[in-house]
Amino acid sequence: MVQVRRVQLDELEMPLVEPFETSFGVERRRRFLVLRIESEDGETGLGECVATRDPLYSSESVATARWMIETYLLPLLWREGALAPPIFRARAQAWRGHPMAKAAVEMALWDLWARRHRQSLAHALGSRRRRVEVGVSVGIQPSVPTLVRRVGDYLADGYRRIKIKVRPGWDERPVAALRREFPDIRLWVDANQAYPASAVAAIRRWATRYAVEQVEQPFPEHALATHAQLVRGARFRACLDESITDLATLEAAIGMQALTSLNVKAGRVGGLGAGRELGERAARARLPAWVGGMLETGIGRAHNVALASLSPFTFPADLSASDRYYQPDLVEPAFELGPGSTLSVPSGRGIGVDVVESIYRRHLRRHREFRRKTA
Ligand code: OSB
Ligand code: MG
Repeated sequence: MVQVRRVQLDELEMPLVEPFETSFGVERRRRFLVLRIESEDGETGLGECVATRDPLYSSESVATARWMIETYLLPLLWREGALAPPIFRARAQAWRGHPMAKAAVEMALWDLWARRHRQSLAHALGSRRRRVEVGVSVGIQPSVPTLVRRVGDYLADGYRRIKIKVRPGWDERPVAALRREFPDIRLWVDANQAYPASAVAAIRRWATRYAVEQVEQPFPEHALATHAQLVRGARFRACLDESITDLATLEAAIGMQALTSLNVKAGRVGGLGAGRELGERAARARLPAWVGGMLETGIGRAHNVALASLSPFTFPADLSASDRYYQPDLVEPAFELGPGSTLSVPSGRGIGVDVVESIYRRHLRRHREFRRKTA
């Protein structure tokens, strides 16, 4: 077993290329943690934590993730070394919750493990795909014409699948305008839990009328029965994101027929191993699965692209090119949109991209270093 020599837990803040507005608020600058684990044999693994400054998407925040990592997860590594990711996952399961904190450590361990075995992360996870199909997630805009222009720009860039954020008061009008302007696009909507149960019929009406292909998480996390109502007779996919936090919640949702597609985010479910398992479970239930995003930099994006390259993930991912989020990105090479609305899966060792130290330092807000105490 190889020991962990050193861990760096950094906090960065980066301005987004444009504000990202959802039903739970506007994000202009993203505050996040980056974890760097160094083994005794001199290899390093990187992980990005998707917990946000404020607990809006879920109960986790940068502060709770830092606390969880420092108090429980790093001591586990000092005790047991640079664990193989599935073993780390099993050990970390002893503590409830904190999936984003656990995922950041697990993902750094995957990068480290793959590098130590001289393979790409995608290969280590069991994938052979070279490219993954992606789309773009567009925040709530100041006006419908602005949205139509923004979507037109993304289509011109080459994105073939558009997801827009919706909420009560910003749904039927923008969706109708997009459908009128772009009759053939794959159009998805994501409400991040913004609707009450009384909205089932209205959502079904406009989603059907404007040929929305997928409606993501319209109702609160625990409202599985309401999602099941939406599924009944729907001609669009009813996708769950926030509701699915582990295998047990997915089993329950499948049992209740509360979903017809699944968004998988490693951070939400505690890591890449869990994300892969959820994708496989969805595939057995014949549910299309796809990889979601949380506005990651190139570090988290590289992990997500590797996950999205696995066979259960058949719908286009919410993983856009680097320049849709940050200019410049933290890594080299940056992710660029390729033919057929795809990103290529890095083939180098581990996550297959390198941090550009000068850019990293520019956005660094807090640096902490931990070393293994030797007896
Ligand atoms: O619900 O999918 C979501 C971003 C932050 C938090 C939640 C979500 C999102 C996105 C962005 O939709 C997807 C991306 O990273 O491009
Ligand atoms: Mg979502």
